[in-house]
Amino acid sequence: MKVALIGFPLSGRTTLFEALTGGQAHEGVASVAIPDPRFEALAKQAGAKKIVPAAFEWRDDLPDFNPEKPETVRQPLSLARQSDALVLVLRAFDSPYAPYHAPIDPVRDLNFWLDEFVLSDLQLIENRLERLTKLFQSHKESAADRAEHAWLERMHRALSAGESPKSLEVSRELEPRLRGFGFLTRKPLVVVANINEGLLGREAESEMIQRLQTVCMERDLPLVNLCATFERDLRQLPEAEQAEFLQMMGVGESALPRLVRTVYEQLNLQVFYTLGEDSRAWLLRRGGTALDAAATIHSDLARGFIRAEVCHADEVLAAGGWKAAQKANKVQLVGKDYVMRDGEVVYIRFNV
Ligand SMILES: Nc1nc2c(ncn2[C@@H]2O[C@H](COP(=O)(O)OP(=O)(O)OP(=O)(O)O)[C@@H](O)[C@H]2O)c(=O)[nH]1
Ligand SMILES: [Mg+2]
Repeated sequence: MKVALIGFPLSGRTTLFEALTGGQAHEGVASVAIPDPRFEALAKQAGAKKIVPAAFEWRDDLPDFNPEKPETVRQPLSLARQSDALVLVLRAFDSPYAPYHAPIDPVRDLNFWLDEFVLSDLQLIENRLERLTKLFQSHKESAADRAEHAWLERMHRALSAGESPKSLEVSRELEPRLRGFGFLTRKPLVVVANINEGLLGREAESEMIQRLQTVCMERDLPLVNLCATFERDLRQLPEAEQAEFLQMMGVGESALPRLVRTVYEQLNLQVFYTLGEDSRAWLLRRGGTALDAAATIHSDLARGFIRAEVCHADEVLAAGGWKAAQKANKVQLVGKDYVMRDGEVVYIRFNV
């Protein structure tokens, strides 16, 4: 899962990226495991030699954009389409060392980006509709083209009316066709207010943050307040000293776990596990089927899918391992349409 950091220059994206990735930046792209103690216990129980946790790929590689030349926003926007989720970093800190392009106003900045998302998606839709219309004129269209056209018109109407298109449903048949657009207005989005260190734990006292909170609530956007430089400095300390640092600064906890959790929730994810010498945790959309799980592991497993054996991780742990869970009749044999539950261990039976 790719999560891109987006925002104005000098909003603190790279600082936040360093905090999230512990500075292991490779041209602004780094994979970071999602903490999962249950998986660690499972893998240990299974005697795994290779343990691969589920991870987010954090990206701070969107091209620069110059606020004085509004047209330069197109490039970062078009690249942002390729990520699965966006974290929009809004500058709310004041610093003479990093002069901003305008007075600090995170609500203004938020609206700027949300408007750009809408304009950019509208443009994309209009181009596609034009092409489809030409196709219709030559009577060469398929039923799928018609369905796509109808859906895009609905999305266009929603956006033009200022409504969020996130609730527009997409059929399973249409989904692969629409995926490629990477609509920004439908992408999971988490807003980050990068605040002054001094405001940590006292956000309620800031009228500016209150206003931002209200706007985010109205738009149904999750907001995480944090101080990027504080998080980066905290992360650089040995673990033993982190608690002391937090206490000294009068801050309860790091905001990063909450940020990661919020992104995870917005992506509507669940996890499943495959165990063995090579044990892995995998991410799957909620509502995903056994066949979707197989496809996540490898397309061959989906192609040759016969059946899947599933058992919840807690039951595998309690039974003392997969074999023991089988003996205790805790393992279920399911077909391809089985809807996966969060935290299941899976064995795919397949034949290619
Ligand atoms: N005081 C303070 N300074 C910050 C904070 N976050 C970032 N900065 C400073 O602001 C400047 C810009 O931060 P970056 O993380 O480089 O911001 P960016 O969005 O990646 O900026 P560009 O990629 O250069 O456009 C740096 O000097 C940071 O040290 C913060 O929370 N508090
Ligand atoms: Mg940067």
